[in-house]
Amino acid sequence: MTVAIVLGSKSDLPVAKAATELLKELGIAYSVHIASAHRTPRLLQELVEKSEAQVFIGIAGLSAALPGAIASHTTRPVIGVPVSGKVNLDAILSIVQMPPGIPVAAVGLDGGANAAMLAAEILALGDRALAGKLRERRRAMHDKIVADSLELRDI
Ligand code: RP5
Repeated sequence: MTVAIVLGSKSDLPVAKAATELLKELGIAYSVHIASAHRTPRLLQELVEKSEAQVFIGIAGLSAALPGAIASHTTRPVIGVPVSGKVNLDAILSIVQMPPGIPVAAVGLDGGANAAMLAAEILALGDRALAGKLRERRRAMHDKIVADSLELRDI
């Protein structure tokens, strides 16, 4: 599988769904796992070390150490998705504030789709067909904004 999506808990599944839907649409192979940085640290290490994924997406809330813990076991790119909760900044800061040398790319709260998009952009560096699909999606976004704006002309 090209992208490995790791959730800290089954409760993070709705955020993962947004990522899997987009990866499916783009024809990118992925696998989904649950492994927690705090509750199953050994399982997580094993998973990352055995995985042949080119990009990891780590999805977690609260003290969201998961993406950073994934990054500690690999030099492949890791994208972190903070999951919303009572506080929100807890997960965002846990993912963003990595120590020098072990970076994690972060998307916004519950940003499963953007994590998949960023993973696709990384993979598109070595995949012309995928790069073409991404350009096509950008064109469609552009055209929609132009059409929406035209609709407002006579408001
Ligand atoms: C994190 O704690 C998980 O990623 C989840 O977002 C949060 C709550 O986990 P559960 O108590 O729902 O299993 O580790």
